[in-house]
Amino acid sequence: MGPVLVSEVYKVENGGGAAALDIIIGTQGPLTDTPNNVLFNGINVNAAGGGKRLEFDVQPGARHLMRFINTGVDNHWKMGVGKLPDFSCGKDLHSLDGHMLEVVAIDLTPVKPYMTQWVSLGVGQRFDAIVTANQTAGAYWLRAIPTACAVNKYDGLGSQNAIIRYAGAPVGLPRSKPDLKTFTVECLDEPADKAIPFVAKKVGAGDNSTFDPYHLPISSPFQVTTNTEGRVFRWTLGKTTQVVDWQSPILQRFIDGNNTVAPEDNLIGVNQGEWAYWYLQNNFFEAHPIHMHGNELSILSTGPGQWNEKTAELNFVNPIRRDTFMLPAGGYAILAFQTDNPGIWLMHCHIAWHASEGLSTSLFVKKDQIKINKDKAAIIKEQCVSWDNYLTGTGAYAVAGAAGATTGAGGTALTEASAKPNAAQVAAAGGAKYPQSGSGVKV
Ligand SMILES: [Cu+2]
Repeated sequence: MGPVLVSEVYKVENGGGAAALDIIIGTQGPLTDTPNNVLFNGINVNAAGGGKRLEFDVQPGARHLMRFINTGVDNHWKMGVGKLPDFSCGKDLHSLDGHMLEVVAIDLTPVKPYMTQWVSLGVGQRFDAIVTANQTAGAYWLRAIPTACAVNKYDGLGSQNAIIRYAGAPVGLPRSKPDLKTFTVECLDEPADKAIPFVAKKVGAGDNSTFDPYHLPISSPFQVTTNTEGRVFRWTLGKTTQVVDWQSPILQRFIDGNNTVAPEDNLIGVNQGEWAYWYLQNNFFEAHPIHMHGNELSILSTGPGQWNEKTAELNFVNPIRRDTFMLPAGGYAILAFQTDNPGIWLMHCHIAWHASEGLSTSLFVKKDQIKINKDKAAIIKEQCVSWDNYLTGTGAYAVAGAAGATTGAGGTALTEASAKPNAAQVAAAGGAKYPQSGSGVKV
């Protein structure tokens, strides 16, 4: 059946237009706006009945591959199309939603197929799952139910859902119901004992002989005052807040021969050709979907509370490999990856405003091993020119009378780089526990 993109819908209610909302959400979070709905592949009905539902036609008896993708900014979903047959009372209750999901891939990794009623779909995550059309021919709801780590006026339980309809089944809305006995609201990844890569791969030598984790604490959010945006939220990941200078990306600077690295680049250097181990500790009561670019993360362990190296079990044999994982609220994750892809790779929370608020870092696989030929450098330059045009509303992005494209309600320009926390603010957010060390760069 192909991809099923799932995302929230935010209605602009504050009169400032999309650009103003972008600034508010990008720097303060959605303080005034709660999403109203969910979109499946860009469409859905709303609570008033307007709009259109996404429908999939299935062939009775056939196996259909679906690829769930969370393209949203905040909500963590449980995706489901059915309930387990209830054998407990001696009968098969497949008159309800009735379908199982056979998960065959998680993010970019094929896994040993397993059956489940719900898959846990954090922001940025993907699942490939097979649905077998083995129930009574008819129409069934495909649901995305929000979990506890975000709010939404849409609850996934009513008729604002996508539909799976058997060929030849009559037109009309499904009457199927979800099995909420098996539904849990936590914002966690699929259990480690289910998510097992199909192609086994050891971490390091398959044991802890090279295990030496680099500690990356994540702070609670804190507020700073900026010249252009007022009081905004900031986070620290590792030693500081990352402040991305969109006008001067790190890779571009290196291409231009400028190897200066500022603390707010929050760059973490590693040598090429090794296994790196990172220990993320979440010091806030909210889960973060953490996404790494350009690398495949092995999740050795994750759990609630502070990591205890004496008691926590680490899987070096064949842990799940993925590029987006849920860092539990107040919990930890132990990651490993092979440093075999020279470059500068962002790792960030995939809740959009957390990333804007600095909850990110850049993995730096040795700059002297980054080889960029002239053609690639030209492509990067071209993209930077496009970005500049987008930001300033010129060139291909010039829209007559659209001043709001680049300015907020008060006419302030989008100058994210101006919002840098000072040392005292960083210290207040955890720097005292995790002292700063000069440049903030471990190369
Ligand atoms: Cu986050």
